[in-house]
Amino acid sequence: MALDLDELAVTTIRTLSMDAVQKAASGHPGTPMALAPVAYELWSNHLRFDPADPIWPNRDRFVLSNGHASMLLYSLLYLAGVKAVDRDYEIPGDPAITLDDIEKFRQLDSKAPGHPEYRWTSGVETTTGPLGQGVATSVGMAIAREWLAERYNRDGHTVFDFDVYAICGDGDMMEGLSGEAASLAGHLRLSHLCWLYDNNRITIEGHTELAFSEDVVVRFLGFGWNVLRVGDANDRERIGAALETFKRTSDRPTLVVVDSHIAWGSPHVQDSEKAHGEPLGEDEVRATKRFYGWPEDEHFRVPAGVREHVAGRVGGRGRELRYAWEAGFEDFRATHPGLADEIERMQRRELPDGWDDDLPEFPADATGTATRSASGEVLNVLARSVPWLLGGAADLYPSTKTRLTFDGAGDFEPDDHGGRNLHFGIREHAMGAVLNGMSLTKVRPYGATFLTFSDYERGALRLSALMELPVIQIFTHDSIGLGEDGPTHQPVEQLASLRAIPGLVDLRPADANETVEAWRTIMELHRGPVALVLSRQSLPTLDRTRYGSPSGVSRGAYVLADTSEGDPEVILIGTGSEVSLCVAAHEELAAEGVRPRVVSMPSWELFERQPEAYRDEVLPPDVLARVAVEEASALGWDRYVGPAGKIIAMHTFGASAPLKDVAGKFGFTPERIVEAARELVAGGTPA
Ligand SMILES: Cc1ncc(C[n+]2csc(CCOP(=O)(O)OP(=O)(O)O)c2C)c(N)n1
Ligand SMILES: [Mg+2]
Repeated sequence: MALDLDELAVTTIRTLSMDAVQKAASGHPGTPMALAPVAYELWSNHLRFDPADPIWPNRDRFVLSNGHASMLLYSLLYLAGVKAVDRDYEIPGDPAITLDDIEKFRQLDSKAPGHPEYRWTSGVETTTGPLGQGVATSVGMAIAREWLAERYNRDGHTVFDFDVYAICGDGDMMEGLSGEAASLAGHLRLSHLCWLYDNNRITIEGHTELAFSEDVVVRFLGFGWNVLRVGDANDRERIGAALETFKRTSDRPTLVVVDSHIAWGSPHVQDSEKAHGEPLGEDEVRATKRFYGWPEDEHFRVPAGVREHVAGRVGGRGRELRYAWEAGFEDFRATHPGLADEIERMQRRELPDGWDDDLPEFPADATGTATRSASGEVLNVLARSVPWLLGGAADLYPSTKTRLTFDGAGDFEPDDHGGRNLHFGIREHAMGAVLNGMSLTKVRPYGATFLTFSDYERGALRLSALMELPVIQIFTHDSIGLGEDGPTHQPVEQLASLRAIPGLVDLRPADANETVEAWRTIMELHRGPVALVLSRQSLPTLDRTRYGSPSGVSRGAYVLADTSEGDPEVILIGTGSEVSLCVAAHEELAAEGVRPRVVSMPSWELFERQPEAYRDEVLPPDVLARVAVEEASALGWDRYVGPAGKIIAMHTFGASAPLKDVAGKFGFTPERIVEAARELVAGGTPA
C-alpha cells in the first residue's frame, strides 16, 4: 500500500501535539489537532520559506495568533527542519527545535515553551498568546511589506514580494484589537495579507453562543476584505484553493473562514471546550490514536520518511526561491548599491553612516519650546538620513508633532504604499501591534499619541518589550502641565506603569537639547522599545554654558547644576518639565548659602544600566537630603530619595485649568521645592 506521506505528516502533527500536552500535563491539544491539515497545506504547498534560512528577508511570514495552539507551530518547525538563528543573525546549523524540546514542552529551557516566543525559538515570527496581538502584528508586517516593495523594487528587480499569513481563532476575533487592525488593513488594501480563521465555535467557557453571535463574514466584508469559506478543516484541497484565490487577489486582504472541530478524532472530547486547555487523558489519547490508525501505545512517534517529506516539501520550494532571490539580489546590488546597502543595514538594525550629522542644537532661551516641538524637528532631521524610519500617530500628528514634512516623505495610503507618514486612525492598540509587526520586518517604526492613551496600547507595548523590539513610542501631553483638557487627559500613573515594564526605556527630556540627545540615544538602542515622553507646554531651553551638558541623557541621569564649592548637601532630582523648576529652586537655595545639586533624570531605565560608580557619583550615597519632583505618581521615587527624602508628585488626578493654576494647585513651584530642601537641610538628615 502506498503510504500517503502528507496524511502521515498531518497525523504526526496531531499526535505530537497530543503527546506533548499529555506529558507536560498542561497545554492546549484540541486546536493543533483540528488545524493540522490547514497549517500543513499552507506550509507544504504555499509558504515560501526556507528552513535553512528562517530570516531570509523575502520569506513569507507565518503568524500563529492563537498562540495557545503552539504545538502546531513547534511540530511544523521540527518536521520542516528549521535551523536556529543566533543573536548575531548567524545560522550555525543547529535545529530550531528538536524532538527532545517537544518532549519537554512547557518545561524550563525547552525551545517549545507554553506559547510561541520570538527570539527564543527560531522560526517563530512573533510572540503570541495574548489574543488579538498576532493578527494585529501581521497587519504591521503587511504594511512594512508594501512599503519595502514600493521603495526597493525596481524595473527588473523584485526584492520584496512576500505574503503574510496568520492563523487565528474565536478569541482573536472577539478581541477589539483584531477589529481595529482588520479595519486598518481593509482600508489600506493590504492584499498580501491572509488570515485563516478557525471557526470552531468553542472557547474556554464553552460554545461561542455564550458570548459571540455576530456575523464575522459580514463584519469583514464591511471592513473591505475578501472573505472565503472552507466548510471542513480536513479538506486540504479546498484550503489550497482558498489560498490560491488569496494569491490572485490584488486589491484587499483575505479572510478564510475555516469550519473545524476542536480535537477532531477524539471520541469523547471533540467539539467540547474540554479539549481547549487540558490534556486529553491517557485513555482518550489512546482512543484517538486508534481512530487515526496510529499505534496507540507509541509516544512522540514520527514515522520514517515524514521529516524528510515535510522538509522536502517546504525546503525544496523555499531553497530554490531563496537561491534565486539571492542571485537576484546580487544583480540588484550591482545596479543599485545604495539601496542594497540600506536593506542589509536594516536587516542588522544598523544605521546609515553620518545618520546624526545634522542634528540641531538649540540656543539658550528662557521661553524655550515644548519638547514635543523640538522632537518634531529632530525627527524630521533623522528621517531624512534614515530612509527606513517611518511611522505616524493615532490621529494626533498635529498635537504630537510627528509628521514628516520634507519633500518626498509622503503619506502611506490605500493607493500609495510608498509614503512614510502612516495614519493609524484612532486605533491606539492596533498602532502598538502594527509597530511591532513593522519592527519585526526590520523597518524602524514610531507611533505617537498622548501619554494618557498609552494605556490603550499597553498590551502591544508589553510585547514590544518582551520581544526586545526597537519600537519608538512618542507620548506627548505628558502631565498635568497640559492644562485645560483636564484630568481625563492628564496622565498620572502612566509613567510609573511604563517604568514597570522590564526592558522598556522611558525617556522624559527636560528641554530642547535633552530632546536631541534623547533621540540620539534612541536611534542607537537596537534592542527594546522606548517611550519618549514629551511636554505639550513650552519649557525653557537651559543655558548649557552654565549647566551640565545634555549628553548626560544617554546615561539616564546626570548632574545638571551643582554647588559652586564643596559637596552638595541637598539633591534635587527632576525629570522633564520639572527640571527647570528644580533649576530655579537651585538658584534660590544657592543664594541663601545652601549647597544644592540638581540631577536631571530623564530615564530611570538607562540610569539603572550604568555602573555603580557612575550612579554613586550622580547620587552620592552619603547625601541623604534629596527631593524628587515629578508631575506624576509618586510610586517608585522612594528608591531614589530614600526614607529621609521628600517626593513632590501627584497623589490624585489633576484638574482642568490653565497650566499655571494647575501647577500651583498641585504644588509644582520652585517655592515648594525650596521649602522642601530647606526643611531637609535644617532637619539635619541622619548620616
Ligand atoms: C487577551 C487574552 N485574553 C484571554 C486569554 C486566555 N485565553 C486563552 S485561549 C482562550 C480562548 C480562546 O478561544 P479560541 O480562540 O476560540 O481558541 P480555541 O479554544 O478555539 O482554540 C482564552 C480566553 C488570552 N490568552 N489572551
Ligand atoms: Mg474557538
